[in-house]
Amino acid sequence: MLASVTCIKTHKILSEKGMKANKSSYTSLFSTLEKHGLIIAPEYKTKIEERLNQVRNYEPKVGVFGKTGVGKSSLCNALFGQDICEISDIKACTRKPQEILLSIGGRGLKLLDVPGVGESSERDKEYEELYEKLLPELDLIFWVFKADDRAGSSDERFYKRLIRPYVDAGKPFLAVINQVDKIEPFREWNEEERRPGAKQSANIDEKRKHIAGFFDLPLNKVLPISANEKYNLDKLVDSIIHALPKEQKFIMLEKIHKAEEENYVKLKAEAEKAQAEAEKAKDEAKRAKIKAEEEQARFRYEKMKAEAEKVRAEAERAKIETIISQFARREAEASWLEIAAEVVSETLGAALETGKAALEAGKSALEAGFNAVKNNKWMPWNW
Ligand SMILES: Nc1nc2c(ncn2[C@@H]2O[C@H](COP(=O)(O)OP(=O)(O)OP(=O)(O)O)[C@@H](O)[C@H]2O)c(=O)[nH]1
Ligand SMILES: [Mg+2]
Repeated sequence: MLASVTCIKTHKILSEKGMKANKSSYTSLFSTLEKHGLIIAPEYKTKIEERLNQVRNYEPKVGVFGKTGVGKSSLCNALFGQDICEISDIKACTRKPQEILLSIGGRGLKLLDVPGVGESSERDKEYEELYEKLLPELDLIFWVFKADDRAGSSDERFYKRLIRPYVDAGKPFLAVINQVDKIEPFREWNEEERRPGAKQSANIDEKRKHIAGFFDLPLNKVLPISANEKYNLDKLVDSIIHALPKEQKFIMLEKIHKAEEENYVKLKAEAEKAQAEAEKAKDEAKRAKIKAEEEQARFRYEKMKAEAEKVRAEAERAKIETIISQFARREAEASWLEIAAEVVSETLGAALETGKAALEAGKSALEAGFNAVKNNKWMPWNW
């Protein structure tokens, strides 16, 4: 809705530069008029130029008045979408008028946030003088009320004495009921959708009627809002546009239209860029996913490969161990056989020797026997 915010100190509407830049464009207007027989004196030309520049560069000014603490500064901040005016929960806050430029397409509307009345009679006197100075140069006057405030004597006094004469003379005026989120039953306020509940709405309507009657205003000149909840701010802007005098209204509408167009083009370009970036991010995510899957697969493969290597190495080692143990067994068997063979051979050798000795003994015995037999005188052959 509303664009950037600029805090300005000066009350001057036209810059030197602006006046000079526009001056030349009126020369053709004057020569056209002269062609039609309308000769304009130089001093009038200057006045006309100045007036035309005023219309061209005109930034309507809205004064925001009301009692202290009703939320004037909060309202200005909410309209501009930034906290540039100081606000306070406790004490009267704004001490000097502050002019803020709402920039729409580079130009715009000025809001004048002023100190609120009703703090003390001394201050009221001081502010009354200030209001008197400010009121003539305003294009639109806001008088802000607090929704849950009943007392209205200082509102009435200031309105009747200072503002009413301007309203009666045709100066656009809007009564703004702020802080409607606090209207009873305040628990009904829909925080999510930032709007009042059914009973609250009925009470807001009642309050609206009451204010309209109190100030003798038509109902459409009393607008309920909530600065903190940003409720009805669009309606407020709309009311500003429609309350401005015809000339300024036209300029404002033109600016808003242009700003909306510019905003649309900007938003469209941003949306397209965001979409392209989203597509790119999607592609990248897809690629990253594939890469991650590939890496995961590679990792799994490497792990399996390492495990296979390990199993193979273990098998190899087991094989070697088996061979070694078989070999050891065989070696053990071989040495056992060797020992056995030795034992056998030793035993057999001894047996052989015994046998041999026995054989020799037998042989000797046999020979002796034979000789005995042979030499026996009793034997016939020895007879
Ligand atoms: N609940 C609620 N509180 C609000 C709203 N607007 C303003 N306030 C509170 O009202 C208090 C006064 O707000 P200001 O913006 O400082 O009032 P002000 O009218 O500028 O006061 P002065 O500068 O002293 O004249 C702050 O605590 C705000 O937060 C609103 O819409 N709802
Ligand atoms: Mg203030």
